[in-house]
Amino acid sequence: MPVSTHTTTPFAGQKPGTSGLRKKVVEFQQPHYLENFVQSVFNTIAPCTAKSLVVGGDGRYYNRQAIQVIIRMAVANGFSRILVGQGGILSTPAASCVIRKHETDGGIILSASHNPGGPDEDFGIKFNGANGGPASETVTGQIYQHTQTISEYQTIDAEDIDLDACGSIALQGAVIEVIDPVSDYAELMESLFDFGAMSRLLRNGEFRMCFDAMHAVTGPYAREILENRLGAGQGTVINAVPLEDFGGGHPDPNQVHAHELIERMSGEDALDFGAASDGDGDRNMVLGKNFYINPCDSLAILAANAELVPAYAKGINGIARSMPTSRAADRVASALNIDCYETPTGWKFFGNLLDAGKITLCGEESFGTGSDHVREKDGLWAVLFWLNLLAARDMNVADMVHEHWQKFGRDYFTRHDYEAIDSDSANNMFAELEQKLVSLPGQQFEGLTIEKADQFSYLDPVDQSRSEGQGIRIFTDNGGRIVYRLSGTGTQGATLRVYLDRYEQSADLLDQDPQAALANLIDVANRIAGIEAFTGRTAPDVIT
Ligand code: VG1
Ligand code: CO
Repeated sequence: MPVSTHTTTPFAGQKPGTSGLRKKVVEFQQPHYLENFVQSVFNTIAPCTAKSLVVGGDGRYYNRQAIQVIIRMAVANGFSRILVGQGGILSTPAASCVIRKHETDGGIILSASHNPGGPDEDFGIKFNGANGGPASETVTGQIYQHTQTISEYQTIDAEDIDLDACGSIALQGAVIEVIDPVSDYAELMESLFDFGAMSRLLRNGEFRMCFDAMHAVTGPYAREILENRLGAGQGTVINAVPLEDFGGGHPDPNQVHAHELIERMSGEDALDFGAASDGDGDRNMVLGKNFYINPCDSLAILAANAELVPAYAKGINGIARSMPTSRAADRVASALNIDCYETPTGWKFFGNLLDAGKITLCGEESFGTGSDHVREKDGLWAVLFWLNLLAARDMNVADMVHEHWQKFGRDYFTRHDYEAIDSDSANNMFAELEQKLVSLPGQQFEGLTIEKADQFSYLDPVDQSRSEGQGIRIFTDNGGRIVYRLSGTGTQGATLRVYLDRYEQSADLLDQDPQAALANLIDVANRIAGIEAFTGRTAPDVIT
């Protein structure tokens, strides 16, 4: 077999972040750059002989080229079966589903998620293991080590594979199967939810909904499931065709970037239910008529009502949330008498808990929600979960959320992002903040007293691995909390995320605007860290 070995030298900084390696497309286009990372993945899981692999991505610019490179390298490294989504398409949750269903040894997902796409924008790659989930911290560390010492990679000389026709292709001893990217996933969704009740709701002529695929990967999935299988009217899914540059937009489902959807969900003629997903289909934003559901509340409400969904009718084992996510889910867990785990930011930390059966549902404030049905967060799944609940409860979105707040109290939450700030300034700010931590308890700011201040670290209860430095937390005496983190997914300078939340129980104080309800906490957060002094910014770029 004509396998060729190429000599190469390491690139600095091929360190996977919160969710794989994300860089500008031009960095990935450097000779050997992609190859070095892929070979490092294969060296980590070696031997690859006779193993099977799933490959697919969110359809962004460079997706197809990267897939051809990966297929050739996988064959050269000994993989015998490679499953590829037709057109190179696989949403992140669908890739997870395919890995699990076809019992492959893992998969490579090409995506920079919510980051913009195009020749001057971002690309990304990550490895998921045989459980369908993002590689653990340990495996990620090993991949990074290989990237620092790599000296050669293997590939074969072969023509490009036709990615557009489904079917099997024999390639130098291996089989490449080009598969329908939607069908396995759609079948899984049908097995989880009450499609009968959801279909009746969508066809009743009164209930109106819109799903904004933002020209990213979920378009084909949402069309097949919502329009074809559930019978929602044609045109329910907007921006449904995946484009290499996402139509020039920012495929991040929040109130800033999903503005077309927000318009349809606002005003007198607003629709009943709206949803959007991100570049690779793992995030979700859900909206009611003139009503925004915070992702932290969404997780808590799904958990509180899970028994209405066929797949979770027997109850849920436990819940996990990322540390910066509000504590709304904790209140539901304690009412249900189940455990609630607090993990560092990033889906990879949920994998062990899900595999061990300790949790059934998990979520992050960054519009990520999921369950043990796959090992990734799942945007469309969350939308279907809400639809199932709306059908089962025969209630509108706002009433369901209000009912939840009445029962459990409300955790006001907001996140302030300062994007593309100078990296040195950001690091200096954190260094000073860390030094300050010990002296903060007892100090007063804006009438609030600091009760506790620390750095979050996590001890994985399953494999006992420890993750340090996962964000700075400050607790105030009004039930408030401030969290500071630096993003691990950006590709330009540093992105500072400041998370603020506060618990409110008084029935007449449940309907405030979160920015107003959290105003003094926001001031305290800015003052303690000296955000303006360090970054020169007077206001965040994105507020969610
Ligand atoms: C962000 C979010 C985090 C999420 C990650 C990947 O990371 O905060 O919650 O898991 O993106 O999401 P960071 O390090 O930039 O804060 V995505 O949809 O890759 O798939
Ligand atoms: Co994503």
